[in-house]
Amino acid sequence: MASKKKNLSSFEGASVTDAGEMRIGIVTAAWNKEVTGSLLRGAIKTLEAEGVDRKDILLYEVPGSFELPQGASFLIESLQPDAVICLGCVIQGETRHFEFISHSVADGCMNLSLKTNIPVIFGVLTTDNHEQAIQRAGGIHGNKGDEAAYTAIQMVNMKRMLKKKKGQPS
Ligand code: DLZ
Repeated sequence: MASKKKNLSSFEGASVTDAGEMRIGIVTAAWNKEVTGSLLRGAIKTLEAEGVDRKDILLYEVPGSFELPQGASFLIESLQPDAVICLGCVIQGETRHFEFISHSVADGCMNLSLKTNIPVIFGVLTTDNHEQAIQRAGGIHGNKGDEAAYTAIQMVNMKRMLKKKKGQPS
């Protein structure tokens, strides 16, 4: 199992070099707010700890996880951030909503990031139950919000690094 006993917040390989002067959007789903609120606090804390100015963290909320890709798209269109983090929590229920929502959000984030070339980070928990979600939103398995924040910074770093390299003699 992918993250059994793994604390998501101790994210190895996060060679964060410079998060100064980054503008990062965060779109958070209101569904399962107890969980998504913790993800959001984790993401903000990590971005600030890495040097992102509070005024450069652009916060928006959408009703549910299904709306995250469109919320991210609106944000990109209007504010052109360096990256957008999508935070949500989809919990398995008795209907097939879970599959439809999870796949749509994952595909939506990926498609948007490739279309715009702006990193759109998938910070969405997809769990069997509420307890599993709590464990991954500041519990024993860390906080996926932290992980999403590191991922955003890493991707912006990579883009900036390659942009600098472009045009330099090899
Ligand atoms: C409808 C619904 C259900 C059943 N479950 C969740 C969930 O676990 N997590 C979540 O973020 N949103 C859920 N939603 C709401 C949908 O994401 C969406 O907001 C509605 O279907 C309206 O498009």
